[in-house]
Amino acid sequence: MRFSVVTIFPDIVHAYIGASIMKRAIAKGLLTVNVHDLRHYTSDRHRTVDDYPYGGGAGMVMKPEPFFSITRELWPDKGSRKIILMSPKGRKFNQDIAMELSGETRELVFFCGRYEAIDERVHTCLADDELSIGDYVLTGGELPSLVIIDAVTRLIPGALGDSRSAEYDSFSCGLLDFPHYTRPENFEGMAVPGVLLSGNHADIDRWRRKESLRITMLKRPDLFEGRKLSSDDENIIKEIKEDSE
Ligand code: 9D3
Repeated sequence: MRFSVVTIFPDIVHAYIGASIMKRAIAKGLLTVNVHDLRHYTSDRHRTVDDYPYGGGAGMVMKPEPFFSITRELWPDKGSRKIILMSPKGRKFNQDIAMELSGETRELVFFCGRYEAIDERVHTCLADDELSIGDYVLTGGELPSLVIIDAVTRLIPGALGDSRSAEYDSFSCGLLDFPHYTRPENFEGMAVPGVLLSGNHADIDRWRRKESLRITMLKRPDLFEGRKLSSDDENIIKEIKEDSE
């Protein structure tokens, strides 16, 4: 998988990719992340990347020229790149989009903005997609692009130490995770649920499924919307409701 990040703060991006699961995937040759300093693609003496907004108003706008210039220089072929503009106006990133991106054969190029906005012509003429990571205001697109690269990287087969943990993940199966315990069996009077010590794997699987359903009903009932439950799950949910009576 090939990623590029275009930013005026390359250090932020290097700091994370040099110290994470991504570092391992890069070492294994499964992943390439190139970081490009947008200022290198300016042409004035001051390496200007922003300017005042036409029409007035607060804040600065990122100029179009450096984005067009880097695109023409590094990704002239439209067919072999997908430019993703990080923007609060983008579609909201989720696990489905992570899976969609993990199947890409094109290089994924992330454009990160700072200041109030990026010139609209970058949105309309260069971006193939626009992504947000959620409804809160950050100072730029660098962290969002790292969030997305991180989520996509762990879907690359072989990138995780244990490939099993990916398939059992919450969200990829649509439910929240069940509770986990490790030693000691009794910690300051708080005991591990007996079923987990029973060695009966059918019982353990059912307990875990029940706890996943219980915690999802309690904390994220929205995750059930538009989901068809199996009759097994329906029965477990009945049981959960009876338990709480
Ligand atoms: C009132 C106008 N603001 C929009 C909410 C302007 C604005 C604020 C902050 C425009 C850009 C930014 C910087 N944020 C991003 O570049 C960004 C972002 C985010 O702030 N939240 C979630 N996802 C993303 S992706 C890029």
